[in-house]
Amino acid sequence: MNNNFSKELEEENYEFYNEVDPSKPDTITKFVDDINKPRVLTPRCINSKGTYYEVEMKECYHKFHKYFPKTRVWAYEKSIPGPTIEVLRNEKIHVKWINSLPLKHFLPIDRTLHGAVDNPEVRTVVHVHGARVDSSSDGHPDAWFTRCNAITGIKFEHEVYRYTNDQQATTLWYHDHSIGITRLNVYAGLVGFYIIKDTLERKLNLPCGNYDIPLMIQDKSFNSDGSLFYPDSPPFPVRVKPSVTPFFLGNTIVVNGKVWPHLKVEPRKYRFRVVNGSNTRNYNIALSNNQSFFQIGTDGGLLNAPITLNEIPLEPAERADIVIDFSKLKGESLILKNLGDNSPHTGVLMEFQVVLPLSSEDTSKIPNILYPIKDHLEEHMATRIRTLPLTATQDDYGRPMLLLDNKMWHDPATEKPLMDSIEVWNLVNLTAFPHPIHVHLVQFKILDRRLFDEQKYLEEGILEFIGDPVPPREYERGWKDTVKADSKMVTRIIMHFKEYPGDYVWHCHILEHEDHDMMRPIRVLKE
Ligand SMILES: [Cu+2]
Repeated sequence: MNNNFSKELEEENYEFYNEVDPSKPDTITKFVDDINKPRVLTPRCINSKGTYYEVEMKECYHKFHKYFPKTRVWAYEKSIPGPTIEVLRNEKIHVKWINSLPLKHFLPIDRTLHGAVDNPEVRTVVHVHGARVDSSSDGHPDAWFTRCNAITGIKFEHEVYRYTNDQQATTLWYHDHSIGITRLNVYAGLVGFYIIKDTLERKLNLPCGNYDIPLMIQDKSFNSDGSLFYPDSPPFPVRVKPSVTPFFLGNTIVVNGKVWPHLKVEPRKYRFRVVNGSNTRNYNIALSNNQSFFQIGTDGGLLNAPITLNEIPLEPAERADIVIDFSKLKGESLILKNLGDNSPHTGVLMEFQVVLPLSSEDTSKIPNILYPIKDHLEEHMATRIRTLPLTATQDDYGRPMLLLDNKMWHDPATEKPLMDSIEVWNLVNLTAFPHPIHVHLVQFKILDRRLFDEQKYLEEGILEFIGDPVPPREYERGWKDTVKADSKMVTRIIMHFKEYPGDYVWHCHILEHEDHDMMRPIRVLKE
């Protein structure tokens, strides 16, 4: 063994054995790892049919922190996050998603959940979150497949997915969506970025290349030996073991696969595409020096005009495209914080160190107009208005269970919009918590949030609003595919189901809820 290498290893082990216990956040040194910008996936070939990629899911060992031993994970192309799929608007691509995972899961499987009773233990299916896509390539939870496609779910149609990318430039993300085990597969590491670019955006001269960095924020907990910790039961007694838990909150923050990393930056503008890829945890991101930043985009693409903000809340699966200007901070360090969380651990996400010399003059811009086309979807008349309650009940084992429209996953589809129709959904949240509601296939607009007469709704089934509508918050006035449905409010969204018929889903993006029946089918009808 090379001397320098063995010395390095000794030093590393010394620090690990003597100081750092991955299960105890107090002992974990922050900001020691450089953040990793995931590599862009290289196509296998490009021909007249489009661009062809292959992505393999494998078990591997990943270093979450310099002083942790390596951790067993499941990853796309052995990388956490997986390689970034970068496409141009309207570019047709094909992706063969390959399951090469073991046949046994390494996280606790709850066999009582939908899809987990009789199906093989390890199954995968990939959903590109926010994509407008044919239903057979959407990653339906029942379109799962096992290793080498030996066994497949009832909705499985083909192993190569086709994406047409006919939507605005934006930051999407791909992740596992298998029925009943999405929370475990995503937590095990099956996440990656999917970025759509276009010429309109390129002309804006926003920060690009090395100055355009996607950030996947997740929370995780580790055992002392560095393995991933995920609870096998909820924090109250239950008859089932292992059992799903109503929420999961990790005690460390992982950004792009590193625990509390740092990013060395130049004194100039950077674009960050922030994705909340956590199972349950929400964040309210802000900078430690209280400096404001610019939001340029939401889930579905660029805003019409940039907005200046000091903080942005993000529920699971929500995204924010932001620009931070470090030009006046040469030599300084600042922390990306999670406001509203006073913990010295989960209140801290990562550190920016403004220590790199400016490599060339920063000529990038944040133009006053980002996206000139206004769609006015909010002003359209809806073909159909649906009132859909979010409710809490108990399952057959006495565990709390959250439902959409008081129906379970296996109940027949009731949301059956017609193709080329505009629908308004009234999400009536009767539970005590907010839920991030995600609708597949469409990008929607938030109309407003309204208080309502709860008693009248519960007793007579009549939805009567009280008081004035609250307009969407400043940071959520663009295209959205995930919306925070506030507790005891009606959140109203409007969407246009365009050209794709077929079976999709809508669900809560708290993955512990989604896996436990807070998910429903959507069937888009041809006529
Ligand atoms: Cu939920």
